[in-house]
Amino acid sequence: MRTLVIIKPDGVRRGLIGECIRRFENYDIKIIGLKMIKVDRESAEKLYAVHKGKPFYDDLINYITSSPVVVSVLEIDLEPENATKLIRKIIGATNPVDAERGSIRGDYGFSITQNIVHASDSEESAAYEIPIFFDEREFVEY
Ligand code: 3AN
Repeated sequence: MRTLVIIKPDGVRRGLIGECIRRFENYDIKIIGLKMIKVDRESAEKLYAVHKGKPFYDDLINYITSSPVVVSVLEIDLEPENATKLIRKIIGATNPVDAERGSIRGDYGFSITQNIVHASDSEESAAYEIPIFFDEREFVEY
């Protein structure tokens, strides 16, 4: 399964790009797309469309567009359900106070809005999110 992972503005600013990538590379996860970008408003609104109308929506959009992020597409050689579980385990629960030690958010997170990484939470959301940032021709197969 392919999934989108974003190292968010706080992850980049705090120098955690390498640390985050290391944690995915520790597993049998292949990076097939990787780039640093500044997210524009339109892409941010697409990415967070499911949260439109929620009280934290504006903060989310303002934050993800505030400074550069690293977007990546990871290929995981597992059934979608297990692949999603593995990714969630590596990144940890949305709220850092609930995230287990050993997960990215459990070790480094201290805010629910600024929680270092984003990852697609299902096969369907990955299929929706990946084309917001990547064209099929950008992927490398190896
Ligand atoms: P995750 O990033 O763990 O998949 P989602 O997709 O439910 O979590 O939420 C997307 C983002 O919205 C989260 N990363 C977090 O920054 C923000 N968020 C979610 N729930 C809340 C909340 N209750 N208060 C503030 N921000 C939230």
